[in-house]
Amino acid sequence: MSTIDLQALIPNNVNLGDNRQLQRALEHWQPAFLKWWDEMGPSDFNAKQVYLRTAVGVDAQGWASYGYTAMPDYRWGIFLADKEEGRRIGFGDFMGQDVWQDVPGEFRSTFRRLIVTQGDTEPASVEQQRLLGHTAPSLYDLRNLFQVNVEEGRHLWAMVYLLHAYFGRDGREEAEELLERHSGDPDKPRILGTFNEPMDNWLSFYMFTYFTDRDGKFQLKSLAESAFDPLARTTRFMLTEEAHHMFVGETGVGRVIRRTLEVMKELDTDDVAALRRAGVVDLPTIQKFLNFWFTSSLDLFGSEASSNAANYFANGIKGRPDEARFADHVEADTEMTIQVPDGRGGMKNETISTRNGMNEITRQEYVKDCNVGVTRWNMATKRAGVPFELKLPSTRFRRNVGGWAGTATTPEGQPIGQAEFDARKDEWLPSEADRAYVKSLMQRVVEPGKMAAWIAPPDRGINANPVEYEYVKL
Ligand code: BYC
Repeated sequence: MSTIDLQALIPNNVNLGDNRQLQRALEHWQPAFLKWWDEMGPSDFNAKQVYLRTAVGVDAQGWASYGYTAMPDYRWGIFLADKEEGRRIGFGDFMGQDVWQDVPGEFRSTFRRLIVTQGDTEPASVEQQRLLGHTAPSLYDLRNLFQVNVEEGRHLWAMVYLLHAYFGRDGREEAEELLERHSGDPDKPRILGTFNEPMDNWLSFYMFTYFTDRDGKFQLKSLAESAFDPLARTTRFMLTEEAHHMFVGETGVGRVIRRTLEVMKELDTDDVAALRRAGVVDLPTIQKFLNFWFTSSLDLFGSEASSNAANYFANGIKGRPDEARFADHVEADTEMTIQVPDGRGGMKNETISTRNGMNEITRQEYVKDCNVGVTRWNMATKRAGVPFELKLPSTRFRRNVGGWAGTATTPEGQPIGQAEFDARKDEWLPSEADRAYVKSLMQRVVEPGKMAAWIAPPDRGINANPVEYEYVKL
């Protein structure tokens, strides 16, 4: 088990104190990070005491401690999962060779690009969620938002450590730029589409933590297979923290649904106007927000056929999530089928090499995982006797990246003309009016244990505390 230096200016389990140059470089980046947090992080809550979980080790049991902290005092640190002695490359052309403790020169720019892309998403999400604290539906939710935010900040640290430790001056410059691009900035936007979407309501926050953080889970799992061992160890530990973010999303959406069902029962209606007058989010609107965030997150996997992805796999750079579960780890000459538009308003099958299809394989695993929560949400509607089922749209719907980008389809994935899509899009995606309505519900509720009227309370509190615990001292 590695030892954790918690007293250091930058808590770490990488013996940072033994490498003065690296330590100095990171200590130099730290004030820039704090300045970014102050300017772009959760607005106006920096002086408040928040009941937060902090990573203090990498042992599966007891890796975190809970307590009140002002967010700027959070111990953002560098934690890598313990080294697995004798670890071998598990896929691709170098399968069976020893993993790399350093970046091979020929793959340097590829690794740098992947680490920068991953790193860019972390502060981007904090920026997107910056204003949500002002409209939190409860103290419990406010605390969960801040927990997610500080941990995304730590995930940025994780990537910045790799850039500083393994990529020299280029890495240091990239680390600075991670604080210079901003979500939604027209001149210097974040790299990936979803992370530039505005987020002004909590339904979007729950959908984002359910769907977009789950993309994070799958991308991190793929990087956790990497032949570059420090990257694999870093991302393995990030996955430990990620689970809570998806929990916030799943239970958040579930609680919105539960509250809507209660009011539907009380009023004995499924009439959207009546439910909106009663101040809850009608189920068709929940479906539209789901459609929006799910499809946006599908784009984060890249193109169905990608020579980049083939190159990552062949060279041991990035594997498939849970690579060990696949039968063939080399996929030298294997093929798979994908569906693409046929250019005549329909679709056709196309055969590609499995290596080229790695993004699509990962996306399919992701869709399966997304369905688990949807099934749970539908159990609640079923139990309430409401004949409404939430559904994931087709992976062909509303795509902006890959073979289906620019092809209009129905949510079922049937290609249609652009005019029909434009005429019907408000049936499928949040309209201006839907967004305005959901936004109008966002009123801040801060009395311990109280919930906004559009969301049910959680089943339990955090770390065995009651729901009415004072999770944030305002
Ligand atoms: N938006 O060959 P392709 C998370 C670009 S989320 C804009 O198919 P590739 C988190 C692509 O960069 C997880 N551009 O791409 C969640 C490429 O550009 P160039 C983040 C996009 O390389 C919540 C071009 O299109 N993890 O952790 O096979 C909160 C051609 O694409 C998008 C990672 O990103 C897009 N959506 O795969 C906080 C892991 N998609 O080269 C955090 C690291 C693609 O033509 N990244 N493009 O200029 C990767 O593995 C890959 O870069 C991607 C793309 C999977 C993203």
